[in-house]
Amino acid sequence: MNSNFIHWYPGHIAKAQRQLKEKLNLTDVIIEVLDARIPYSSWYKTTADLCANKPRLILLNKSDLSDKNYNQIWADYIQKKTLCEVLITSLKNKNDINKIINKVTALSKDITQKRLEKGLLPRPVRTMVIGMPNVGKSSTINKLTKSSKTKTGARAGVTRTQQWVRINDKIELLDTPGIIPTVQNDQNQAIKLAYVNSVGENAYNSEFVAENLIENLLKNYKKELYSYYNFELNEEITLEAISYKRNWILKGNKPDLKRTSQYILSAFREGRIGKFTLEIPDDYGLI
Ligand SMILES: Nc1nc2c(ncn2[C@@H]2O[C@H](COP(=O)(O)OP(=O)(O)OP(=O)(O)O)[C@@H](O)[C@H]2O)c(=O)[nH]1
Ligand SMILES: [Mg+2]
Repeated sequence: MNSNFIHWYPGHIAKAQRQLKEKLNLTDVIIEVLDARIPYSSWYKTTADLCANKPRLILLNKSDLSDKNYNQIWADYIQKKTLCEVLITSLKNKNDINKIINKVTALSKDITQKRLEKGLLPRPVRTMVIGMPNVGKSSTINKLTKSSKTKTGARAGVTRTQQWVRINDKIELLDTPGIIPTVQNDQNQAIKLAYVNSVGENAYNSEFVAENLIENLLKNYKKELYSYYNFELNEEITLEAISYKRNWILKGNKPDLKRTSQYILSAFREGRIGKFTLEIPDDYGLI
């Protein structure tokens, strides 16, 4: 791919959005997962409209890979902005699943109360997990369902492949996630979604994205980047320089930029270079 743009596929997006809306109609409470490394770019600002203002629990997930100095700042900001409960989570941390269950159980009390006030019979609240690709939706579902006791059968109105799983006597969870298509008209946000693997690889040029990631890390995380790639501070760190340093070279002593880009992106995605948060509310004039 020659262009340095992230390409979206409108047909797929429209279909995904329609399917998401159908599923959302079946639920009472929504668990929305964001990536704590890029909370702004992985946050679908119009979820409230999409969810018809149903109660939402927002997870700032993968917090084991983000900069701990910013997790709480983001959690406070998102809470203030959306008036939703926000939890900082890492699915590596077992306790976080209990925290999620407790929060949804608390939300279920309010819903049950409202149902009673309307004269409706109480029933477990129905919840589903939504978010952009690769933020940890399936992992959240797997952890939640593992902690559950009973699997309930497929219900009318839900396709056969979808099941409600009983988490406890107050909560049922839809066992398939709602994928919010990664569509960002803002290329700065789109490229961050590419950093974290939330955009399909066919949609971008990995050299462009890796170069952009290096530039981004140089702003706040220069020390970590230099140290990981063993550069002296007086050396310039570029994609090409990293290729030579790591000996990722092609015939004729040319740098293998494609391979280097892929290695840089996977080192970043796995948190090997360090724990980074690539945007703060201040950047957007949000505070
Ligand atoms: N380090 C870390 N990795 C996580 C966490 N949660 C999920 N992952 C990893 O992130 C990757 C994506 O997780 P999934 O649960 O498949 O994400 P998803 O949102 O279902 O992705 P799609 O189905 O593509 O939309 C997997 O490799 C998970 O192991 C987390 O809290 N910390
Ligand atoms: Mg998934």
